Amino acid sequence: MTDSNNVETEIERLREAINHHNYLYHTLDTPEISDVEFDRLFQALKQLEADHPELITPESPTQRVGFAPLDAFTQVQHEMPMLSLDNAFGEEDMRDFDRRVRSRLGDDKEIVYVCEPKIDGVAVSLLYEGGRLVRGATRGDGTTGEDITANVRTIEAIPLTLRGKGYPERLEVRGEIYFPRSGFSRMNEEAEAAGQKVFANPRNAAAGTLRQLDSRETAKRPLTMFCYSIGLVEGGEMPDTQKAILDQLATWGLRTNPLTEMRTGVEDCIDFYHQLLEQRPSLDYEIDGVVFKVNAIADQETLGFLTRTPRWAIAHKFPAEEGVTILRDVEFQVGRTGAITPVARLEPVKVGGVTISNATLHNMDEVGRLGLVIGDTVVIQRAGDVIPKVVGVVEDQRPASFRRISLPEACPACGSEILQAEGEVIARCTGGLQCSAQRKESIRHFASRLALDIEGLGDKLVNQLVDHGLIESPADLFHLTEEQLVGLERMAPKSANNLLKALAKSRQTTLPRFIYALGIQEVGESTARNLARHFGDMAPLRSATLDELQAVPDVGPVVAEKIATFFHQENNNRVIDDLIASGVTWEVISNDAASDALAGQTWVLTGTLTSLNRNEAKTRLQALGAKVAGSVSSKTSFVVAGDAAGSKLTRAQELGVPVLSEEALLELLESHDG
Ligand code: D41
Repeated sequence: MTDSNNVETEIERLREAINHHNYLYHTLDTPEISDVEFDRLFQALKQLEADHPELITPESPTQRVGFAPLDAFTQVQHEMPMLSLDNAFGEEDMRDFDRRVRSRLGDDKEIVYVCEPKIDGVAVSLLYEGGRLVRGATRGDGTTGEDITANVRTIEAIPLTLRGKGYPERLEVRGEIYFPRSGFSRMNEEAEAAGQKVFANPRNAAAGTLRQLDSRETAKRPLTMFCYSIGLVEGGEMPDTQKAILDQLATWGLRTNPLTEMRTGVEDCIDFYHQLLEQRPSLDYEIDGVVFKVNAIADQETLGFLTRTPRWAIAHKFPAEEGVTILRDVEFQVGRTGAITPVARLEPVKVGGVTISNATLHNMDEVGRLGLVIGDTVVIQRAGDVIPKVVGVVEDQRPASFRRISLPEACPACGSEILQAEGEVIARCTGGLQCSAQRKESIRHFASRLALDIEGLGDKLVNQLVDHGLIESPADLFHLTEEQLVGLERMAPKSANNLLKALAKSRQTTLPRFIYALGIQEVGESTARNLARHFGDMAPLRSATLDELQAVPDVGPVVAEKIATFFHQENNNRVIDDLIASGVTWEVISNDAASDALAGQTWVLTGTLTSLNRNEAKTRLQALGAKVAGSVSSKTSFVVAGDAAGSKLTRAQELGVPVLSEEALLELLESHDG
């Protein structure tokens, strides 16, 4: 045997040993060697690899330290869509769910369910090819997520290569990445001591860590994962029950939740729920309920799914966690459209392991309904990721001296008058874009992900830019210079440059994004898309009459009024003109293309569509001029076959009618989207 052969063998031996102990530690939670011994193996491997860099492979356990930062995440299509979960809001909902399952299966027998703790983390999909981890992606909208491979590879609980054998050639594994509670408290304590940003809860910390462009940062955090299902399976077979699939994943080195149990019949499932609720405070991870899944895959297939949610699974959420504390003060926040929201400043209190010091009071009606005064002892509730809210007052604990809460007459940000229109619950600042708070919010909205998606323009930066008088409107963003930016706090030349690059990139946008970015009241993402498709460009939209606006799908008199008012304001028109002059562009959606691309064609939709529902698909096809029919004939131009397509698909094949997948339909619709 040659020397280099020896080295190779030794490297291989060390890698196997390290992977084995990693598996024992992370997946099975039963380590056999001490941390010091583990470290010794690891250092030995690192040394050999340093001496023989040609022998380093991407799958080596030393290759988890992260790589140089990315500029941005790329989008990836999941091989199979990631579905979402239906919710049960109580035991009766659970029993209804079970009744539906049994009646659809035509079964008198009790159903076997797998009961899994519902991890409150970030849902991801891992793709293994030939047993190697080739991709990690966020769930995104279920169809398209972000490629976070570099970050996922730093997580020790996620095998870079599957153990053992018998795995399919290609396999998508789904699960939840989370930040353990212990690691979370430690990190926040350290961050606080260093005067850095603290995360509100472990879920946000996990999401923030996975969205790090620099995977070396991710590598420093103790993220881990529980796997709970699979997507694509190609070139191999998987077991025929959910429980056996989980067990199989574990033998390949993937981490599954040890509290998962099989239960027969709905009453035993409800027992499991109560049992887990008891255990909840003692776990090192946050769970927000239980997921119940029909165990037999054959039954799952019979049950199928409804748009995006399987009929064979349901999540039963735990009640929101409550805490009691003292209301110290109420401040008034100003939103993008001037809406004034009272916010409770609280004596900090731990609720479900998270410290709460602010809670929303929604509006003054709510304050009145609660009968709240400053100094009161209040009950607060937090549920998962939503902002905590004040839900009650402990009336007999009101102190002798207290302060009443009243709506200020002037806006706390700009001093303009605050008005509450007759019959409306929401009070608004009348300052419009004169108001710095409204300006900040509208710029934030303009830069947000579904709008112009300006990477790196965070809240703190927007505050600074507005407070320093560098920008007044979104249009001013495009006049920023490097000199102006480097004068700001925490702005190195490199970050300034990155921001300018991101701004330059965001100039090329799409019409639906641009309309959404304007932040017109009542115009969300989907209305913006409808407006874009209907009008094709900004000019006709800006001059549209109320009647013309109401011809757009989903636009009624109220929304039409808001849109027309927006375009009547000189200030708004100046901003739009300035944006266009600054080089913000989009492709015009030609009216012919919009309404005639599929003219004369007849389409039939069949089976279950997962990423858009049947009605949406139908409306969008019709918007392109197609007729959408209910049955297949020789005149049918195309059939779109979703999952579990039946007789219509067969008929199309008999008649030789072209059949498209849902994916192909989406591609086609998007290519006409402008
Ligand atoms: O622990 C979880 N958060 C969890 C999420 C779980 N244990 N099981 C899940 N199962 C599914 C289906 C049944 C659709 C495969 C899920 C999720 N979905 C899910 N997570 C985020 C969206 C959907």
